[in-house]
Amino acid sequence: MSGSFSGIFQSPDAVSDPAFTLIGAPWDAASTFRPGTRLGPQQIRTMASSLSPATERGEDLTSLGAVDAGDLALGTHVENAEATIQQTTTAIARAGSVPIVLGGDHAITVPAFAGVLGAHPGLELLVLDAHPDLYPDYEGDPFSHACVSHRIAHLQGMAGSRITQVGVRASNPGQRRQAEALGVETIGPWDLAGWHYDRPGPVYLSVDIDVLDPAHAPGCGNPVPGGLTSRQLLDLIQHLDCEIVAMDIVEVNPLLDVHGSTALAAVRVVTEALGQMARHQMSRHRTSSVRRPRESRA
Ligand SMILES: [Mn+2]
Repeated sequence: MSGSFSGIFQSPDAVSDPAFTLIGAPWDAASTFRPGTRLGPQQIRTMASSLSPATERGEDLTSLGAVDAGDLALGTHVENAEATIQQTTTAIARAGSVPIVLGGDHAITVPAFAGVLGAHPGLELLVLDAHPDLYPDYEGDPFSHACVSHRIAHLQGMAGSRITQVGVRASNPGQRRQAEALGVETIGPWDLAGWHYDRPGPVYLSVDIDVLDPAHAPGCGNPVPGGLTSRQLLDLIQHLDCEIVAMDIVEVNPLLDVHGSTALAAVRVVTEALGQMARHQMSRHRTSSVRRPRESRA
């Protein structure tokens, strides 16, 4: 692996102490409808090579100290695959780096989040998704990508409500009851105007590309009409007022993404989130002399 995203991410041996570590999680055995997202990480990298290594406003992203550690070897056994993902994000986060995970279907978020939670107690989950993913099991399978937020809500150390879902528009009475029982905050696409996310704790950002309208992201397994435009999604990410300590972008399915536009949208999600994280870190450094240490704010 010799770097990717036109030079945003470099080879791991070129950077010591990376601030950001990209990994691919080529997993789609948890998909309920149309598999193919295991091909997502490579397609996202391929499409990323067509863009400049910068945010859409032109901020340089080549000096962040970011590396691409390549794709994980996940095999086909779900518990082994999840253990590999969790061990990897634990190691990255404990080393003080921000894991950026390319899916894969949404099920990869459970072990990726669990790994980061060990390094960042009080971790919040912000999910951008068309679906609530709050089934205890889906047709008997608790590892399904339809169970992601339900499983995360039940992880050890996740007591209390620290899950926010934005863009959800594929709910039903059972899923609404689950959201209420678990204290999951839900913001529909119709609620976005005036919505502001400013949690004080560390945040794991999980972007399911199907949060976008199918017109903007046709290449995903379970599209739902009435979603966000690309413009709305990028604006939302750029204006997040929180410390993102890990992120993933999931559910890009190259087999359904005829023109690569869905993978390109995923590329932009990564570059604009990197821009947000870089700006947020700089503003924290500027104000650090007047703020209390992080530990005492927890
Ligand atoms: Mn979804």
